[in-house]
Amino acid sequence: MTPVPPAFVIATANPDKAAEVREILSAALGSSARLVPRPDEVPEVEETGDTLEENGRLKAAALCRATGLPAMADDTGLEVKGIHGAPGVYSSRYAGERATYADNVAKLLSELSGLAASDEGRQARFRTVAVCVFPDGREIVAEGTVSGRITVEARGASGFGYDPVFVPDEGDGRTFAEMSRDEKHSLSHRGRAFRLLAERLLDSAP
Ligand code: ITT
Repeated sequence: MTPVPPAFVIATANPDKAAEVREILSAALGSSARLVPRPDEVPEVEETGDTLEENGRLKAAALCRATGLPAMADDTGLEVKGIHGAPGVYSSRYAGERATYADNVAKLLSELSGLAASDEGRQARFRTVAVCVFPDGREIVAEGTVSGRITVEARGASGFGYDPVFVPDEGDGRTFAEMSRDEKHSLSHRGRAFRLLAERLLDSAP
C-alpha cells in the first residue's frame, strides 16, 4: 500500500497569505505532504510577541494544539529605513487596529511623502519568519527577506497588503502588485522562507 503523506495545517487566518503559502509549499513539497486549511472555528490568535519569530510560533502552536496536526505559520513585517524600521511587527495594524490594506498603504505613503523617489529613506525590506510546530513540541524555523524600495505612488492590482508600493531590488522596476504570482514567489520574503522551511522539513523526515 502507498503510504499516506503527512498532513500540515496552514495556520494563517489571512486568506491572501494562506493562498500564497499553499502555492509555494505545493511547488516545494509536491506529493510529500498534504496541506490542510485552518478550521474556521479556531479563534484568531492574538499576536502578543515582540518579534516575528515569537508571533509565528504562537500562531503555529495554537493551530497545532487545536487540530493535533503539525501546523505552519508565518509572521511578516515590512521594515522601512526612513521611519526607523516601522511598521515592522505592527505591519497589519499600522494605521490602527481595524486598518485595511488601503489604510496602511495610505499611511505609509504619507509618512514618506517628504522623501524624493530616490531618497535612501525609501529603502525597505520584507521579512518573513516561517515556523512549523509538531505535536511532540519539535519545531522548524526559517527566515526569508527581500530588499527593495517604497514607491511614491501605488502601482498594480495583484498581490495584497503593501505589494502595490514595494519594488524589489532584484526585479525590473515593477512592484510586487505588477508581477504574476509566480514572479512574486520567486523573489519574495514568503517564497524564500517557505522554500527553506520545506527543505529543512524534507531533510528532517525520518
Ligand atoms: P495572520 O497573523 O493570521 O497570519 P496577518 O495579516 O496578521 O495574518 P502578518 O502579521 O504576517 O499577517 O502580516 C502583517 C501585514 O503585513 C499583513 O496584514 C499585510 O498588510 C502585510 N503583508 C504581509 N505579507 C505581505 C506580502 O507578501 N506583501 C505585501 N504585504 C504583506
